[in-house]
Amino acid sequence: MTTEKPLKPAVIKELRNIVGPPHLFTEPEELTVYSYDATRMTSLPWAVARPATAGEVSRILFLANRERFPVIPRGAGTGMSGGSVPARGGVVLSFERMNRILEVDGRDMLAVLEPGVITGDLQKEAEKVGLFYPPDPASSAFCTIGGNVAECAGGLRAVKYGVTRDYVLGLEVVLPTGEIIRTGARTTKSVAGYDLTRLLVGSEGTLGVVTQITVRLLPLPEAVRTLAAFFPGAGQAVSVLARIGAARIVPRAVEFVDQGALRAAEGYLQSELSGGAGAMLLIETDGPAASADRERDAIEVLCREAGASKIFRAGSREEQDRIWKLRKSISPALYALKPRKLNEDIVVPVSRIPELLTEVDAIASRSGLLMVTFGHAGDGNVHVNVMHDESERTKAEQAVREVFEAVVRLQGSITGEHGVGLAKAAYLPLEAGPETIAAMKRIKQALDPNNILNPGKIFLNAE
Ligand code: 2HG
Ligand code: ZN
Repeated sequence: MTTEKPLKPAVIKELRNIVGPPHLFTEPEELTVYSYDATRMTSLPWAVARPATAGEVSRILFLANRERFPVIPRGAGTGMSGGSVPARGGVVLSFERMNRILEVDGRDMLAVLEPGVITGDLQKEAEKVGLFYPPDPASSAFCTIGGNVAECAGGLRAVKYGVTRDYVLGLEVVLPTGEIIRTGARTTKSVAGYDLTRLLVGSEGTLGVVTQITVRLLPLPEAVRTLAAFFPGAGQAVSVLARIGAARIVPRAVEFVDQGALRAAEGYLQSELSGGAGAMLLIETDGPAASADRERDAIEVLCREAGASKIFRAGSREEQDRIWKLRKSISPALYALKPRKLNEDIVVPVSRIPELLTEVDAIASRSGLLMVTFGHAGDGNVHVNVMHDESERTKAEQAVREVFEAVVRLQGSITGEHGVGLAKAAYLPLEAGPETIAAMKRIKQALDPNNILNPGKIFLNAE
């Protein structure tokens, strides 16, 4: 943890003048609130600034380059890779004041947002006018759209609708050197120059500070049908994936939950749904009512053929919400099993999910560690959580490495939606070759010559 306080009083005064005295924090108890994310890694910033405009962000970055202090953008701190943890101290930029939905445009089907908007609030506002923002991270009730853009969040509906990058049309960005630029357009089509929007989405707060986001919206599907299918074992559950593919159905969600995750979530919510099953699939179809029904019915048959012991159809919005609440509470619920959680968001081609689970089982039995798996199996992205206590740390890190090695063998990626951040920097070379990493570093160097923005992330030993 950084305890040093290298900001000169004159610099603190300048920061205070930029954002206004109530919006600059320097007291230890205030700094603690901005020192961690959902990984529970912590490192204290030297100051926290809460800007209200892109102009203020820009002035802070010009100052940071002059005085050479790190700047770390932060949404709601729900990240899963340490992306917003001020690993080297510096000034955290928190966007809680830039939280307005500036526009929901029904004619062009888009929304213009400040980065501090809660993703779930955008979904609700869009719904009011018959529109739909599909990306749905499990933390949608409290994560921010700015954080989603920084990490290219995926979530529960990526199997049919893709991820955050598929919805971002354009950005207003403050570059690490302080200039304000706009990327993209209010149109689906735009090929005017390099696609800086795509470069910035998922850049983990290292290439620019996003101050405005334009997202495209879809028409709200007429009907949504939700199914929970319970199986004696994980193998039977994931065998349904290939059957759904062969039937040429693309549900909007296919979530897998193993026994450990199921029990943890049921304990956390004090609710019992699974009847002691060994695994669960949560499947949702949408579209015109007749086709959502038809697909749901077909999938129900496929689940039974694969050995489902019990199937529960959600009959109302309340029942749908109850099932999703169970699913979305898994991540925090797991802490009841062990005090430490090394979570992975590995992704493999969907056809290789059964092999992946076999590999993970083998790693769990070899290591003797409690490993819990759940997540977005429909798009190949699952969360393998290595639960442990302090005395098991080395073993847990070894297990994580073995999981990543298996993923690379299976032609997948070590992170599907949480980003590399601090948590996976040591493992990036397993997937990306030295030339690829060198090219990424050249981009960083070109845009951020003084390494001001979110230093220490993505690359191990990043200067
Ligand atoms: C989810 O899908 C989140 O619930 C968190 O991405 C995953 O805690 C995790 O492993
Ligand atoms: Zn997830």
